[in-house]
Amino acid sequence: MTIQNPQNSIFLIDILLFTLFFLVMTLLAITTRKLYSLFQVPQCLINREYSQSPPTLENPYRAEDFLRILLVEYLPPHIFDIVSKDLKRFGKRIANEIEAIGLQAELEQPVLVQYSAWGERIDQVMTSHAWKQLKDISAEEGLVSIPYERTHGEYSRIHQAAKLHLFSPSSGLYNCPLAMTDGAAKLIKEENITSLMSTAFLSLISRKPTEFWTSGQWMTERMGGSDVSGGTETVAVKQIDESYKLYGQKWFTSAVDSEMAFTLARIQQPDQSNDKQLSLFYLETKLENGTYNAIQIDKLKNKLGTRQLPTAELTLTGSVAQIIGRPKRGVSQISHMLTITRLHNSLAATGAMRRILQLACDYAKKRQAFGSPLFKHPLHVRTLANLEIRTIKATAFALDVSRLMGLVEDSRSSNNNIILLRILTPLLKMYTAKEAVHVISEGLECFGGQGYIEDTGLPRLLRDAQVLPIWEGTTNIQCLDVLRVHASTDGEWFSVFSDVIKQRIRKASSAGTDIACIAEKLSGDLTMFTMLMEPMFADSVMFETASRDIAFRLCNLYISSLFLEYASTKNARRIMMYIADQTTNQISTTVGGIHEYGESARKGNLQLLYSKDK
Ligand code: UCC
Repeated sequence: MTIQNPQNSIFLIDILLFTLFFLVMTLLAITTRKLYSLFQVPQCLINREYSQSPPTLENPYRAEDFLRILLVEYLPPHIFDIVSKDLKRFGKRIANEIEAIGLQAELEQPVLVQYSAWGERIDQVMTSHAWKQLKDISAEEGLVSIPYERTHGEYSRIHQAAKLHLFSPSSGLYNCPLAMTDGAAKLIKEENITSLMSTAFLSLISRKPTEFWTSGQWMTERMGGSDVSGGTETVAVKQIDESYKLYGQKWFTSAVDSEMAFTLARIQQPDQSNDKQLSLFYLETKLENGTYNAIQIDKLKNKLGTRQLPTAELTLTGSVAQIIGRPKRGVSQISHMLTITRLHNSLAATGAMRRILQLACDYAKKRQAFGSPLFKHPLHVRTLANLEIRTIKATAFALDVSRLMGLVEDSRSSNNNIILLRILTPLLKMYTAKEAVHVISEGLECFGGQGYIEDTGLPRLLRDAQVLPIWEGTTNIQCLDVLRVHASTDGEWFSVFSDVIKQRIRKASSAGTDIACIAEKLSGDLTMFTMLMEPMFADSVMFETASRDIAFRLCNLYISSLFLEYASTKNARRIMMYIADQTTNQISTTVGGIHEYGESARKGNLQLLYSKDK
């Protein structure tokens, strides 16, 4: 058939073209969709509903079995009942109220306003409402007053220590002013400063928020961080009325919003020379009219952590101050404060270790990985268990030193207890601070990437822990303090220390075969350590070089004996024996001999670090 009508053929071509166009478009659509779908994540793989259950903070006292076990160990039953009731209530308050306030304090950090809008120098440190609330809570809870009220006699320090341990990680760093406040109250009491007993002292230990004062401890200067005696430049000029005016710069004044402070200065003599030794001074930060006591706040420190805490550099431009006790005895006098703040430092450490662990254990129940919750994975559980043991050991050590402090504060205490407390305080501070940094760092790792995320509130724990080995004297300063104790007691500290361990070994030797076996091992370790110490006692440079190893070894010996003692009691728990055994097994290798600390080893250290000729 031929096509006669050209109109018809055009129509046919149209239809063919249209069909072709339709087919091409359909093919294109199908191909594009296929291609598109290749890059598209299938809907079924995205679970937009999923969010990870976060770790939750429950009543920290109820959650910490071991603290209760220790308190049963240390407190007579009727005191345990009262203290435990208070801690249960306080723990609930921490979880329900204080934790949120502490976090708020971190979010609203202090600000220094140096000038008013009209150019007047005002140096106002603006702190948050949360920070002020934490001050009120501290007063109400008796966090400073408990050991001075002495309701439970020699056990009052343990009561306070348990509260501080629970409070610290939620305290928004208010534990720092509390440490210094307790230290100041202790100083006033121990030095029997009658002029302050009926004034400042009562404010420092008040439970009434409107009357409660905190205290600063202004020791550090630009040249005197660790070497306070060598680097203090502040000068005290005597006035006609027997008061002094202080001139100088203080470089690290934590809690600069405190009402008072103890500080050190060199008295200027009539011939304009300054004393070689330091004297101790008391000053109030504000005058009666509410203005500063000739104090200029130069700067708030920009710190790695502890940012809630206003730490300042300040200049004293003739601040009115009162001398405390005899001149030139300042360092020795302020050591009362140091002893207390070092104890607080260790409770901040144990509290933070416990906090990260509680959260990590809770998280391990909520977080699924590789098909089951983390707590079903044996390696993860072993990691947590190791952290638990380290935390238990540090907490036991801190509570034991708190017990000793309470005992020494009791007038019936023996001289041996005083010596023991003197040597254990720097050891405890050093040990717990180092352990805290390690445990908290590991603890963060238990949360994976979330442990590194600021919104979780977890990284703060690590940042704040890093200050603990530095504040109140670095690790090496604590180690050198062992040498100071050695010199000041003519070596007697070592027999006091060894006798305590031997007593515990004796007690354990008759308490059952397994325990006797650990006791024997510990006895062997003590004998070996005593032999290693002999050349140190004869060579002070070698003693200094070895002092860090010695200090850690002393801690391990002491902690081991402590758990041996717990394990020797009638109804001892298995965990006590396990830790006694584990610690005793760990202690044999930490102190070396002449090859490690002698002259050629010291030369070798210098060469390694500073010589091109390795
Ligand atoms: O960091 C600071 C801010 C405060 C924050 C507080 C919050 C903490 C809580 C945190 C919770 C979160 S304030 C500054 C921190 N700086 C230090 O800690 C200083 C580090 N340096 C030292 O520790 C040094 O060892 C000194 C300054 C204490 C001692 O130096 P010296 O002058 O070389 O010491 P001497 O000459 O050996 O001792 C002088 C006297 C002696 O007594 P006498 O004269 O009777 O023979 C020593 O026995 O002081 C006595 N003494 C002590 N007594 C020295 N240290 C002690 C001590 N620890 N206990 C008893």
